[in-house]
Amino acid sequence: MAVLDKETVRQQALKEGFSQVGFARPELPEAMGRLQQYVDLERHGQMAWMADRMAWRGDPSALWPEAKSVIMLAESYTPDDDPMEAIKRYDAGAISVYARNRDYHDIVKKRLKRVGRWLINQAGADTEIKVFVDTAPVMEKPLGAKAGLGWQGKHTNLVGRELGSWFFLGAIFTTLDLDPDPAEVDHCGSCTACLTSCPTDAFPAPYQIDARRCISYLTIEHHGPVDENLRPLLGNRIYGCDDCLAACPWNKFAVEAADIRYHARADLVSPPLSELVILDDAAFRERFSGSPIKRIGRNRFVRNVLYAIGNSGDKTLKHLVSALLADPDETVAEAANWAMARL
Ligand code: B12
Ligand code: SF4
Ligand code: SF4
Repeated sequence: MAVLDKETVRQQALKEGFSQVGFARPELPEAMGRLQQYVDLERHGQMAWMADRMAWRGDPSALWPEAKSVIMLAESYTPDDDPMEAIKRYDAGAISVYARNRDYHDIVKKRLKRVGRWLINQAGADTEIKVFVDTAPVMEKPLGAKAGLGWQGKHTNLVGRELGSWFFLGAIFTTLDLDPDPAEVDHCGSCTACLTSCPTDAFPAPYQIDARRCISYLTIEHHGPVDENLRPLLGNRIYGCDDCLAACPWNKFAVEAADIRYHARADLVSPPLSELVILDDAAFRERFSGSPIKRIGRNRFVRNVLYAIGNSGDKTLKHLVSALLADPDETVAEAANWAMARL
């Protein structure tokens, strides 16, 4: 059996394609209080799942008491172009960089499982692992910071000195005892670029976000009509938002994602609103097969496209909007009426 130290694990994970690897104990003494404050202030909006299983989310040692170490993995999705170009178009939608091709959940999970299987082969069948990416009650950002992958920037996401802001996080919890890495320290200094870049003023304070105002939340997580006061601020952003990430000066050290499955699909860089607003359920599912966008469904997506049309000032789109004024989905119909009134 091979000698298994953390450097061997790190090299293997890098070989599998992860961009950076760090190790931590499954302990987050500060996170629970901050999570509690976030939920008490209702900053999670309709994401009720954030308030469920708080005991696990806020304390990884409660989630799986047998785990001795957490291997945190960063996966770069750095774009090769300026993502802010897309928000300058009035006739086309802006889709967040992370959603311009394949769904990262699938890619990262498969990579995590490959590293996990290798780990068990090397360390012996007694070793247990659990892999997580995004959807489990695990606070991945504070764990990533503790494992030295980066620090939680003022926009609340993890920033790395080499990776900038464009990377996903994955976690492997294991019963193996692996030496923790030193936590990364904050390198934001006096910078406030992300805070001032936010179109909806979603940061009540540095390092804190009110998801209810965040365009990523409003376009992806929020169901039903969006607050009318916020709709004009969405501009042409129809799925997610990158403004605060793109503003970060640490991105200048980041290199384009190695995995081509994150490179933008040409038809998702600036898709014409006229093409998107006419999608029915089947056409929506076909167009977004394999993409994270598929998760929000046709109705929420078309709602977002109608808000973008309402903000576009493009009267040539009126005839397409009028076809949706009595859409069977109430939220779509209401968005169409709003867009029509704006045009
Ligand atoms: C819920 C969620 C959202 C929500 C809420 C965001 C949020 N910040 O909470 C919404 C839908 C808005 C969202 C948006 C996005 N998300 Co998101 N999201 C999550 C999720 C599922 C949970 C995050 C969470 O626990 N929030 C609860 C709050 C309380 O925790 P927190 O954000 O860590 O808050 C901390 C700070 O407030 C901090 N704090 C408070 N005061 C102070 C003071 C100081 C000095 C410091 C240092 C810290 C501090 O303490 C809290 C606890 O650590 C994670 C995946 C996961 N399981 O972790 C992905 C995740 C955070 N999202 C991710 C991404 C990529 C995005 C988007 C960029 C997508 C997009 N382009 O549209 C945006 C970015 C918006 C933003 N600025 O955060 C990535 C981030 C990767 C990274 N490099 O950090 C994650 C980790 C998913 C993944 N597996 O890769 N997301
Ligand atoms: S993702 Fe966009 S809306 Fe959300 S906090 Fe960042 S800049 Fe603001
Ligand atoms: S933009 Fe500035 S303040 Fe925001 S995360 Fe990057 S370095 Fe920190």
